[in-house]
Formats: sequence, structure tokens, C-alpha cells
Amino acid sequence: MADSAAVIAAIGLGGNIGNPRQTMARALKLLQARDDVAIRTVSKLYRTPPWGNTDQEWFHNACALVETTLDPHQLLKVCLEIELQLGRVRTDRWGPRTIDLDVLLHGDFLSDHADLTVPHPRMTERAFVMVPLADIAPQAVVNLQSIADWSSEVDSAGIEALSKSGDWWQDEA
Ligand code: PH2
Ligand code: MG
Ligand code: MG
Repeated sequence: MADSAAVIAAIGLGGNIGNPRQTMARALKLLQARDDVAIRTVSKLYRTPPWGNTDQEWFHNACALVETTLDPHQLLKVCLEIELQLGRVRTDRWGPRTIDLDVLLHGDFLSDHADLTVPHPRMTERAFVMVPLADIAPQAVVNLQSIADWSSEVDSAGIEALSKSGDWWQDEA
């Protein structure tokens, strides 16, 4: 995409039902297939302890940088459509899910609207977001501090990389 109106956005991916690695790979491929989104960089894939409601399976988490001509609301809508397409059923707020796609950052956009809060609320406190995001955007500044610094401050106990690089999603069917 060589479009002057394109911006870089960061998307958080997670899931803990079924085959999260495959579902997250499919989500990235569905994003990549669009002509208004190009995947630029994907983090390693991580296994992370459940945060919030701790009485559920461990999650898989990753983050991706995409270049997009979609505005933040359009990108969120695309993410929600892909979640549905991949079989997500919404139940508990912090409960188990087949796939969660969150718009973490979108260029310099700031919003605290109820439907779309960017930067994603409390992302800097969550190791399952900061650790993968530090792979791909360590120097990005959120809430006046770099992702690398946030990542080194959060409690990342239990988090384990499941891949050596960010190409884990390419080989999933
Ligand atoms: N998502 C949640 C709640 N808790 N815990 C982990 N480890 N990873 C997640 O993606 C996650 C969570 C709600 O979005
Ligand atoms: Mg989420
Ligand atoms: Mg979500």
C-alpha cells in the first residue's frame, strides 16, 4: 500500500478456546487479504496466564503493526467482523474467547469514546499486550512512556514465547 493517507495501527490478538494459534493466523490472513490493510510486522506468538478472570485457560497473544487507510472506527468494525467470521461468541467481558482483535493504537489518534478508546484502555498495564508489542514497536510512546519501558515494568511472570520469530502465522492453514 503506497498511500499517503495510510497510517500505522497496532492490533492486539488473543484467544483461549479451540486452536488459538490457527484462529489468530486466520485473522491475520483475513486482514492481509484486504486491499485497505497491509500487515507490516507481527510479534512472536506468546502463551500468557489469564488476566482478570483467572479461572480460565491460558491465552495465546500476539500483536501486529498494520498499515491502513481505514479510520479507527472502520478498522474496529473490520476487526469485529473478522471475530464473528472466525466464530467468536461474546459472553463474559473477561471470559474465554476464540479470538479477540483489539485496536490498540492508530497513528496519533486519541479517543475516549465508549465505543472506541484509543490507546486501548489499560494496555500499558497488561503484560500480555506490552510484551508482544515491545517486539515490534519498542520505541512507540504511549501515555508518555515507551513500550519498551512499559514492557519492562509490567509483571510478565509466566509469559512464554511459542515462536522464535514473527512468521508463525504464515505456515498455518
Ligand atoms: N484478554 C482479556 C482478559 N484476559 N488475559 C490474557 N492473558 N490475554 C488476553 O488476551 C486477555 C486476558 C479480555 O480481552
Ligand atoms: Mg481484549
Ligand atoms: Mg476486544
